[in-house]
This record gives sequence, C-alpha cells and structure tokens, in this order.
Amino acid sequence: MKIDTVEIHQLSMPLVSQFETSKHVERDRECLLIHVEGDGNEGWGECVAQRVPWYSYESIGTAWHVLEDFLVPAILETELEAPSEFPERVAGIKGHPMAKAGLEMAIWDLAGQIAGEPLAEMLGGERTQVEVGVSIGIQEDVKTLLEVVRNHLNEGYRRVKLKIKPGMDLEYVEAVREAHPDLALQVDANAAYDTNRSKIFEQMDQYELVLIEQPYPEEDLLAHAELQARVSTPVCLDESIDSVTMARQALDLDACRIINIKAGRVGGLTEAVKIHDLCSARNVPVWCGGMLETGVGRASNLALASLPGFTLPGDISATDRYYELDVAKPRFTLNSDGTINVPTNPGLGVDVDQSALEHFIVRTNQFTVR
Ligand code: NPQ
Ligand code: MG
Repeated sequence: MKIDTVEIHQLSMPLVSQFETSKHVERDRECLLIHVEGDGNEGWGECVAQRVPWYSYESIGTAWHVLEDFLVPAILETELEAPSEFPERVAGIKGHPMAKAGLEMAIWDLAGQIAGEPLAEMLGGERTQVEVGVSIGIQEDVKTLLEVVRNHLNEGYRRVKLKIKPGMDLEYVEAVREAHPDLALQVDANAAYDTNRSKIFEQMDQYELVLIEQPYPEEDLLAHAELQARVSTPVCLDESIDSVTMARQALDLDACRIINIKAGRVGGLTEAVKIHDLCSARNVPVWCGGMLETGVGRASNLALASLPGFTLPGDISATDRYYELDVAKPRFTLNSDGTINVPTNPGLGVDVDQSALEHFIVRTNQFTVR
C-alpha cells in the first residue's frame, strides 16, 4: 500500500462528566485524529496524547510536531507491505509512542479496508465480545463515590476501577468493598505514591482487589518489585511498560504479575501484540487499558482486547459513559452480560461522521504528494 495523503485533526470533545486522577482533572477530551488515503481507500487513527503531559511526556503539541516533521514524511508515498512494517520504518525517531501509535492505527485501518478484513482478525483476535469495566475518577467524598459506583452497576458494568491518590484511598476502597462484597474491584494510582508508603497497599490486601495499578513512579521497577514481595494482591503496571523489552524486565524482576496494555503507550498495535504474546507465553494475564478514546480509538481497543491473552476486563466503556456526541458511528453499547461487541466490518469497523467531526475540530493540517 502507498499513502498519498495524510490529514491531522486536533479535536476537543466535551466529556459527559469530568475525569479526575491523582495528577490531573479533565473536562474536555482533546486528541488528534489522523486520516490517511492511499490506493483509493482511507483509514482513521487516533493519537491518545493529551493537552497536558501529566500521564506521560507526550502532549497534543509534541505529537503534532513529531507527526508533521518526522512521522508523516517517513511514510508518505513509500511502499508499505503491511502495517507491522511501520515500527521499523520510524525506528530512527526516538520515543513519542502515542504519535507513532496514532499513525500506525490509521495504517491498520487502511490495510483492513483494502483487504476487506476486520482489525480483530488481522491482529489474531478470537472473541466476538470482550468483557469490559468502568474506570471511576476521584470523587469529592465517599458518599458520592458510592452513588457513582451504584449507577455504573445499574448500567451493567461488572468490574470497577477506582482512581486513588494519597489521602483518598483506603477509606474509599473500604466503603465500596463493604457495599459490594463480590464486585471485581481494582485501584489505579497513576504513579502518585512515594516509594516509602507501602503500608497503605499492605492494608489493601484485606479488600481482595483484582489488582493495584501503577502505585509508584514509572521509572522505578525495583520499588514495584519490593512492593509485590510484600503484598498478596497482584501489582499491575501501566505507565512503566512502554515496550516489550520493558515488559520482559518487569516480569523478570517480579515487579508486576499483571500488565495493562495500551497501544498508544507502547507505540502502536504491533508492539502491543508483542507484549500480549510475551505475557501469554508466561501465563501473565493482560487487559486493555483506556485513554478516554473517541469511537475510533475505542474500536481499536476492542479489536486488541479480542486476543486470547486479554483475560481480564478492559477499561473500555460504552460510548455514552464518556460522550454525548462522538465522531464515530455506530456508538458502542454495553451488553447485559457486561461485554461490548468487537466490530466486524473491515479495518476499525467504524465510520467517522463528518458533521460531528467538524463540530469538534480545533485545527487541521494536510500533507499530500504532488
Ligand atoms: C489510566 N485511564 O489507566 C488512564 C489514565 C487517564 C480510563 O483510567 C483524559 C484523557 C483523561 C486521558 C484520565 C483510565 C484521562 C486520560 C485518565 C487517561 O491510567
Ligand atoms: Mg492506569
């Protein structure tokens, strides 16, 4: 396939409710949508970098720059046999995994359109439905959190992840566990804890959580290994795992027993599948993380989560948990068994709604040959 046109759109989409983590509060999801054309077909991709680089060093601004100045020129008008060739094509450009993953996703979609094959099938997916859960931002008090949890359970979610931060942790977890003794419950600290604060996680063992996600700063694998040796709850890494190499080191160190896979964090679906394969070979459960994606990124997550090693529910909620109006059609809905259907149309299996898109565009740039 040969790509002759690339368009980058910066979007700003209002969230149904604000999302608060240990590091940042977001009210509007800003992201980049990438459109590629080639061989008479088109593909869409989503770059999950955010306006503010609180989750990782990438931002909308750095991704725009790296796409415009380095990534798009590296692939325009050159022959690509398969999307899996993309990572080696851009290997000379260090870092910036979210920028790379956004463009790679568009190339996967394009390849799927050309081949008439759904993304899930191209990646080796086996499920037609995937188990999902809901990620709940930090709430102002325990009472509010209990109401929010109750509402999501009424909607049909069967797994709940609570965002925590120092001072807003044990009391919240205890209250939710008390109200819902059998709920699949897990926590995510987004690297907010000091490494000498392991006591709080030792105390969490009594609440029988599915996992504790990224308690410590991402660079510190040893601190996570020390924690895993002290607690019986599995430690799960998110921010720390930016490649299959890092995943191997984390597992060798016993720094985690579960891995959250996000294609955006690791440079694309090709690398994400490699991490999945490594973990499957070692019997380490993985699950698909989320970045408050639009329907474009959500479709990609569903395809990825259909691979056999994704044995824990993903942070992939129904569209209406995040957006009143989305750029992609159809919207994703929750089935009564707490699953969402994996798209079956070619590529990502969703269409971008031009009028919705225009509603959210902040700026656009087009790159084309001749
Ligand atoms: C995580 N996601 O697992 C992330 C982090 C996160 C679903 O918990 C705007 C855009 C707000 C991206 C908040 C979930 C966000 C965001 C949190 C990503 O760590
Ligand atoms: Mg996380």
